[in-house]
Amino acid sequence: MAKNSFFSNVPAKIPFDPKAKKGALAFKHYDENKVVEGRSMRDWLRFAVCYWHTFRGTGSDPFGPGTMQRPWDDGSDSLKNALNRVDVAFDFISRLGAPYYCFHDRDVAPEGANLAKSNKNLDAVAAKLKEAQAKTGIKLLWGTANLFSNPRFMHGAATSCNADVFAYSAAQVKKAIEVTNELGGENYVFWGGREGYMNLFNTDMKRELDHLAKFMHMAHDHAKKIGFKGQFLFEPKPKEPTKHQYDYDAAACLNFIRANDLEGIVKLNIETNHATLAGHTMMHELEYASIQGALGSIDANTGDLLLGWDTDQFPTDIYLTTQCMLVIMKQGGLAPGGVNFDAKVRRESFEPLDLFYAHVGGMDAFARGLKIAAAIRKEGILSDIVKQRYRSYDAGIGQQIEQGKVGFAELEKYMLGKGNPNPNESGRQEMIENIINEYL
Ligand code: XUL
Ligand code: CO
Repeated sequence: MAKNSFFSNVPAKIPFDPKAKKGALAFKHYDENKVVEGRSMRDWLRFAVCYWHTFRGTGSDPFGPGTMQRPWDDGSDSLKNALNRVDVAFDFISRLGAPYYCFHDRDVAPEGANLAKSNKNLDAVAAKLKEAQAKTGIKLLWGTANLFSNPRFMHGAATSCNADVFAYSAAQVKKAIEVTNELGGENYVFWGGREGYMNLFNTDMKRELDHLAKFMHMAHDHAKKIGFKGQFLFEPKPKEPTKHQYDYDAAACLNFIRANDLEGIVKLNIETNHATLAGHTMMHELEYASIQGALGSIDANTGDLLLGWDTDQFPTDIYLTTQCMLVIMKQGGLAPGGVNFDAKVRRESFEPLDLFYAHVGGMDAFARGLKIAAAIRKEGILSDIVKQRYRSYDAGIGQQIEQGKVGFAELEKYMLGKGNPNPNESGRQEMIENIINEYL
């Protein structure tokens, strides 16, 4: 691999070197073996490189075609090109030192003239992926099926009004789960790329949601049948490409999961800019999923508040990664999930070297978030503030409320006796934000 590498201008392994000069291709914070709260950084972060943006991204945007220079890619959708790309991808990931990767079926292998031919292409590439995994030790965090690019999915996949498209989607997901299983994938993701609607006048929402639930149970049955032990994950996103996606946010997904007996079967893969598009912060989505035992994995990126679409930029904001790591550490980590960079270099960063700068920056931003979150947790000032804030529930009437020992009548009696509640105390947001900044 290394002999004919397209990355010979990059070290065989990007070093951890806090003293390296500014802008060097080196980690200043991600020291994979460094132990933080009893676990290595590698195991806390479980970084994954995504195949689609990193190896298939062209740099096209709604106003112009691709700009990326990828000397290894002949620009065709041939199987030969796809097989060749596997070598380059694993060379890249090895040099980066990320332990995982993720893919859609159609990123790694070309779609054929019919389903059988597409499956055959996928098998050929999967065999090579398996070899590359064995050679490098890089593992599959999750696989997924692309049920949105081909025009057949114009009305959706599992929620399409066309039953044949439902059937095609089921067959495609069956194959994608089998390949994920064959490659030892630790999770399987469902992102409902076109599972939503453009116009409610032509949509039978109840029927579409029922079909989606049926689809998920079929997927679960098949996973059980073939012995796939990976975690199923929904990836919430409120819109884009459809104007309303059914998996709008963590709350909508959890409602669907509970309403359709999928609890314990499906958790969530939360993506930063999807949270933003839903009008939430990433921290909100993570916390909401986590408190319900449903935070499975994350797609790490960020949006650009001045652009309206999902720009999927690499995360560089330490405040954001600190917030993420506070929630992730509070729940004891993400495994079997991880931190997948569902992020792309921007159109103007068209050289292969930019792919390294982007990932190194994202990994370091998360490693720094991890260190800061660990420092915050170690001193316990924040958790003490929160605990103190709710202390009225630790004894007396509050404790009775939490323990379910009182109802409206008892509470009325209590308050009639007391006359007025105890005075409120300041929320001290500004002081707390100052404290957080002291750790950055
Ligand atoms: C799209 C998106 C997808 C999923 C996988 O916004 O995030 O790439 O992560 O289908
Ligand atoms: Co994503």
